[in-house]
Amino acid sequence: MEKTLIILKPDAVDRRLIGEITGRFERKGLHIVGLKLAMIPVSVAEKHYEAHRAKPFYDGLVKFMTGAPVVLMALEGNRVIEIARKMMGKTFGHQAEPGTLRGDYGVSSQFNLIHGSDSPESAARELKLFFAPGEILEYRTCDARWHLDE
Ligand code: 3AN
Repeated sequence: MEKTLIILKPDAVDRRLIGEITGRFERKGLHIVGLKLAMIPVSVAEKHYEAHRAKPFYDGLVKFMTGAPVVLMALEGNRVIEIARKMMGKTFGHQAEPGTLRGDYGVSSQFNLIHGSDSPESAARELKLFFAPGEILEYRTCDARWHLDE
């Protein structure tokens, strides 16, 4: 079973969209196995975004991500990485399709509400960065049989 890291960025928290976004993932049938409100330390944000270090938006991105609380979420499900990315929509709110989270709730390039790991390798790396051992739980909800195709 795949796991992915989702971050509800400071703009999502500040705009009181935690419930709205989390609810969409729940209703889709994805399984929340880790969840916390946190401030991201600068060193962790720098590691998380190290692939973008040379980009012109890097400094602003790290400042944005570390300046106010975020929600860190570990989601589990079959093909959860691909599903969550589809639900998020394209990177910029003004390009994201209606029906996606970024398409429905934002227009900005800089402030795009949500992060989701883009591959199994990134997911493994990012989950380790934001969740300590024991913070990601193993449990079943009673509706699991409708979602797991076992
Ligand atoms: P995604 O989050 O859709 O995977 P990436 O990996 O291309 O997008 O970019 C990582 C993050 O960097 C984005 N979520 C966004 O916050 C920021 N970012 C990307 N491109 C820009 C840009 N041109 N201006 C400002 N921020 C950007």
